[in-house]
Formats: sequence, structure tokens, C-alpha cells
Amino acid sequence: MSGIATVTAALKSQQIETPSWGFGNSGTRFKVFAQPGVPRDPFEKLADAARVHAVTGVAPAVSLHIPWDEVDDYAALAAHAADVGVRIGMINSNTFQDDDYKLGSVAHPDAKVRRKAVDHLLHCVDIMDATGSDSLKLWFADGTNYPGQDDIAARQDRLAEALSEVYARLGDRQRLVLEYKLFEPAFYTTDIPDWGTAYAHCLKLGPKAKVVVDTGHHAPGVNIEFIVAVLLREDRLGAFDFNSRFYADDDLMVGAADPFQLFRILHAVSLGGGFDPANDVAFMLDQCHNIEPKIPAMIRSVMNVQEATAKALLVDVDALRAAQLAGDVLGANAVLMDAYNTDVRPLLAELRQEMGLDPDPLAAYHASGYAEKIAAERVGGTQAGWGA
Ligand code: LRH
Ligand code: MN
Repeated sequence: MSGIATVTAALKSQQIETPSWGFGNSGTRFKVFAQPGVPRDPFEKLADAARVHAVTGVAPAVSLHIPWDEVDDYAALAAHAADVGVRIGMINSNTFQDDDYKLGSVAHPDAKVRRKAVDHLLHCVDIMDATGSDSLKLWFADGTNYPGQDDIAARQDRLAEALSEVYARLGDRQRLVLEYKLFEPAFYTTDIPDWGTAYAHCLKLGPKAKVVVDTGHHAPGVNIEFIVAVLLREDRLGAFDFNSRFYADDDLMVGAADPFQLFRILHAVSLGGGFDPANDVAFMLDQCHNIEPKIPAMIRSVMNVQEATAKALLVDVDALRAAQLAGDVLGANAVLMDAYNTDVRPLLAELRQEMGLDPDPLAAYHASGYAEKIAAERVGGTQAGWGA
């Protein structure tokens, strides 16, 4: 297959996972702004996610967050997903919103609280069984706010014990992906603050444990593509939580704040074999659309990932290697910048037409009248949110 055919084939088979909570209301500690037509339950969230997939063709999976997406019948929810044209992706646990978790959950000093947290994680694996999901996504808010508040190593022991119990519960084709975050809501120590800590726990657990790279979870200036290259080399990159930020965990649309960084990250994915179908890296969005309309924001975000992926796949790797091995610093950098400075929008528009889609997904969405329809229909009930 020629270069461009390989690129378009990879782009056509791209799978970007949308976060159910990105369709609900979200905000900051200052304010959560409600919006018309916001879903009231997981079924409506899936319907909105299906619109994103319908106009982009590359967003077939939706990640759930428990208990935000708790339902009585998960098989019915999975069937509804299939009816509207998507599937259930990763199952996210939530041990950060219960009063009992003030001093932590799986790392809490009190064994009763740890038991409660582990039982929640095991409940999430039951939901994986019921929905056909193969990935448990774990992020813990656990940490401390003051020096001396708790023993750093003892908390790691408690965390490791909890993770190994959950790992043992996983089925043969199931895995867990472990997410790190530098800080917030804890402000002195976070029990999994960086990729190294997550990686160390995954190594101890076994091959079904991999690391999640949330692009908003690093200290300013951290070279995320370096982390991606190393984790892929170790076959321990499990998933991305894509978003962008100017300062901290801003959870803005991916590619909005720093499209060049997103390109560099996806270039590292390409070089590391992360786009190979055999590789099980999940590409998920983890964003909050606090002021912008949520479904168009999700569509724009999927398009931003597509554009950065297309540029990354267009890198002339042979020329790059030759320049690198020749010590041609400027030559090597120029190869990368040529790809980054390539306008891939015509290529993607053509690709969508080949997929039977409108070349302009946002125009297609606006023309569908879906936004007006849900604003008119979704009156009453309680709009979905973080429930914080
Ligand atoms: C934590 C996080 C995590 C999710 C939450 C919605 O900041 O990135 O991935 O559970 O956001
Ligand atoms: Mn995340």
C-alpha cells in the first residue's frame, strides 16, 4: 500500500473514545453553567455520543463513569448503545466523591474505608462483565494536604494491596489502566502523582495493567511525548485522556491550547507502534465543556485528534531517520515541521466523503437539527453532571 493509502487506512480505522461526562454539565468550584438539551441519564448521553460518531465516523466508543452512569440494567444500556451505533468503552471508577474518602480511598488509613473503595472497584468490574467492556480505568484522588498528615510509603502499601485484589478479579480479556495526576484535589502528596509511580505499580501487578496518560496531569513543561515513547517501548501505554490546558488540569478541548504538543505526542505514538491495530492503546477524550456547547465541542475535539494524527502519519520517517543518523539536526527538525505544517484538512474532508460522510462534520451536525431537537425534548428531570 502506498504511503498515502496507509495513512488514510489508519485514519479510517481510528477509534476515539468519548467521555459520557463530557455531555453532562460541568464547571469549576466557582460555577457550573447549565445548558439547554443536556442529557438527564446515561441513555441520553449515549445518544449524544452516537451523534458525534455519526458525523465523524471515528468515535464508536463511549467511556462510562460510575456512579455518574449507574443504571439498574447494564445489559440494557449496552444494548441501547448498540441500537444508536456505539459501544461501551472503558469503565471509570469514582472513589473521590464520598464523605468517607476525605483522607483517601484505597490509601485511607482506615481498613473499613479501603474495603468500601475496593468493593466499588470490584463493582466496576461487574459492570465490565455486563457491558462487554474490556478496560477498568482507575484514577484516585488519594493524597495528603500537609507534611506529616500520613506516611507516604504506608499509603503506597495500601494502594498496592487494593490494586492487586482488583487485578486478581479481572477476566482473561480484561485489563486495568492506571491514571496518574500531579496534584488536585490533594495539594501536598498525591499517591499516584506521575508516570513512574503508575508504571511501578503496573509492573508489580502484571501484563494486564497499563498506564493512562492524561495530557492535563503533568507539571508545566513536562515532555509528554518522552513519557509516551518510553511507555510504548515497555508495552505499558494503556490509554490517553486527551484534553488541553494553559495552566493546570483545565480539561479544555484537546489540541485547543497546544496543537503542536498534540502532534508531537501522536508522532511518538506513530513511531512507537501505538496506531497498530494489534496495539491496545485507547484514545479517549477527557474534557469538560464548561461554557461551550458540548456536542459541537466533542466533534471539534475528535477532528483535532484526526488532524494531529494525519500530520503525525505524514512524517517522512525514512528521511527523518536518515537525518537523525547523519546528525543533521536542522534537517531532522525540518522533516517533522514539514509534516506539522501540512494542511491535512482537504485530505480529511476527502476521507470523510469516502466514508460516506459530510466532509464538514460540524456543518453536518448543525444541519441535522439535533441540538434544537434535544433542547425541545429534554425538559424536566435533572440534567446530568458531576454531582459534586
Ligand atoms: C481526574 C480525571 C479522571 C476522571 C476525571 C473525570 O482529573 O482526569 O480521568 O475520572 O478526570
Ligand atoms: Mn483523566
